[in-house]
Amino acid sequence: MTTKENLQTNKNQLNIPLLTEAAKEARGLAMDAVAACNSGHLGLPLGCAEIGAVLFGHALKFNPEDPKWLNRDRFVLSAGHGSMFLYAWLHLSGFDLTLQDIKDFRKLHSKTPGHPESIETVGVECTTGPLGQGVGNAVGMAMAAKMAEARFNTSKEKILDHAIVCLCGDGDMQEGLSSEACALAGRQELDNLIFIYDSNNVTLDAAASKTQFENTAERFDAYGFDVQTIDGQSMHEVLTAYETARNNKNDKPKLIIAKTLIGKGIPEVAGTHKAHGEAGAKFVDKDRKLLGLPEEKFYVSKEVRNYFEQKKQERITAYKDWEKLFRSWKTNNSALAKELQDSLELKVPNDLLAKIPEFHKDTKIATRTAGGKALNAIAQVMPLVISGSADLHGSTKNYIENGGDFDLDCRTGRNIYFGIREHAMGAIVNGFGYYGIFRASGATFLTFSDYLRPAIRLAALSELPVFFIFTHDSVGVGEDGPTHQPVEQISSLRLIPQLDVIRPGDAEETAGAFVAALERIDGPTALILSRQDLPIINEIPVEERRQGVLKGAYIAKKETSALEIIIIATGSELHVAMEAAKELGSGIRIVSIPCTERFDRQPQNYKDTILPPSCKKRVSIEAGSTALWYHYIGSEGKVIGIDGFGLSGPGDQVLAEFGINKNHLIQVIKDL
Ligand SMILES: Cc1ncc(C[n+]2csc(CCOP(=O)(O)OP(=O)(O)O)c2C)c(N)n1
Ligand SMILES: [Mg+2]
Repeated sequence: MTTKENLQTNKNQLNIPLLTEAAKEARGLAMDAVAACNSGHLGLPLGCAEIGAVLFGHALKFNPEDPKWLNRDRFVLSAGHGSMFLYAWLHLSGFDLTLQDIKDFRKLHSKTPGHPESIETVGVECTTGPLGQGVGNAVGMAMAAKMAEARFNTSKEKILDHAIVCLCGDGDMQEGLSSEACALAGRQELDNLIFIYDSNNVTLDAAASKTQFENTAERFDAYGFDVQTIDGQSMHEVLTAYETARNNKNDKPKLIIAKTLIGKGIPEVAGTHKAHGEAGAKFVDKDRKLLGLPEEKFYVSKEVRNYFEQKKQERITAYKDWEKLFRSWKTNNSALAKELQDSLELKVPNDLLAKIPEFHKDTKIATRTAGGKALNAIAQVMPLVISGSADLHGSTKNYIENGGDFDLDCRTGRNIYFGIREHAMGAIVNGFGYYGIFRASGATFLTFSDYLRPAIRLAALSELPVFFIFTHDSVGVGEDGPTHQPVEQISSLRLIPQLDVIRPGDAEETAGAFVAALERIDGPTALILSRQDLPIINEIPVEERRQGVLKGAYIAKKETSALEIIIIATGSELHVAMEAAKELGSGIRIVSIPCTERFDRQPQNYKDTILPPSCKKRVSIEAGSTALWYHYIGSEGKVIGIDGFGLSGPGDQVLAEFGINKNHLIQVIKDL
């Protein structure tokens, strides 16, 4: 029997006539939505309609009534510009996305924004659009799934056995991020990961062949993928390839290269780069007739509705079977079940701060090292905290002792070796964030935070509960010189909305910073840590200082007479301020602001207690770009910082060269 006949006679056979109709109507929805707002991208939804029909109309496992079902297949549209593909199929599949939502495509405050946003639309797993990110997210989800399977499945009850399916395009494949992420996926043998590559040889400006020449099949074969090449317009071929990929547990991730015709259904532009965006919209009225669609816009036939309703019921039946299995797993594994439930709710122990032992008050310790100690203390009480590094565990100090390394023989390993792949690290950590359950982090030098900035930005936009550890935080790095000395990075991270940036001033503030990162479940945190040793500040009780970090700012040294001058300091400059204060008068207050974002969220009366508006004589000191500090300093104060590149030399000398030392601070204050 041929594969074709096989599929047709299978009990679970593809209903080709119906799915052909569904593909046609999905094309119609995309055409009408894009034409209505005269913006958006028609090429992918039209070219991939058959792929959508097979995945959403047949193959994927999910339950629209429990869209966050733990054991659902995750579908990631990495080519996020094709958002109408996702919206059309989510709508048809019965997710909470109405026809009106489709009609509101790209309108203000709609559930159907220009590119998919996970926090706006039920069923959208990842925020995508910046090409390559979804590929990295999918790799992260596949790793998370492997980890979750190893942790929670038992020999008797396999509660997790889903796939990660990612539809990506030429743009995703061209972005370096996909090379980084897929090389790691191959090395990690993520056989639960299926990429479907919409290979249409067209990008935005031109034919893809104008800019790409490589043999993608061979490239992925070299990464260790199983590669199939198919006609993406044939539902038989799509399903056969998908099932082969899904069922083949050969320790390889899968790539299905689906040859498609971009813009299929609008012959005036199909197959050309003009099909990519909305250029085909002006032909829609004529071409929807050619397709056999009725006059009625946003048309969905009764037959298609009924089919998807029936499919939904089948899916719910499968879901109920799983629920039975899950209930029995819960009964048999109550401790595991509690761990899973807590982690799904992102629960954090109430007294997490107290779990981190106090540091000896007379030690000098780099905040990166203190961070490692804080992380390890936290990891002991939060078993699902995961810590990775881009080949710098030895320097970033974020290795979880006795946590194991995530690898083929240790899927529960809590340390991830990303290799020198910062961008992929960012996107993979985000993939963990989207997956849920785990609290993942990635680490590198602060100066290389630029390499993963696009992923950090998306973590912030998508409110992911992840964190990033950036060590070697200023020109204090010293001899490695300006290439390795961050200057503008701290401020530029602070510019990302919804990202908390914490630069602790000593080991105790670092303890507070890590707790802040884990207690924050509605967005990411960047922890900025020093390479060089820093003294512990002993002015006020430890508990108050740690709590102060959670508030973003606190008084690290109170004036002992009438308040004259406020010194604001962060990170390694806090102790500089302390030393300066000893030589200045009693009217000096030192305010530590490890996190401006947290401080800005405090009630006005707290802010006024820390920085009384009446005290205009203020000086800030931070070994980095100055501009943002004027907000706290005002026009009458002075900002000490660095607005140029650093220098190679011993760290203390470089800092002194830029005026980041006690003497200069005292001078500035005296001048004030
Ligand atoms: C990082 C990034 N760079 C540029 C863009 C703008 N952009 C959106 S789609 C696209 C072309 C993508 O080509 P392809 O993936 O082949 O999509 P197709 O035209 O086949 O739909 C570009 C350049 C983007 N979204 N993200
Ligand atoms: Mg393309």
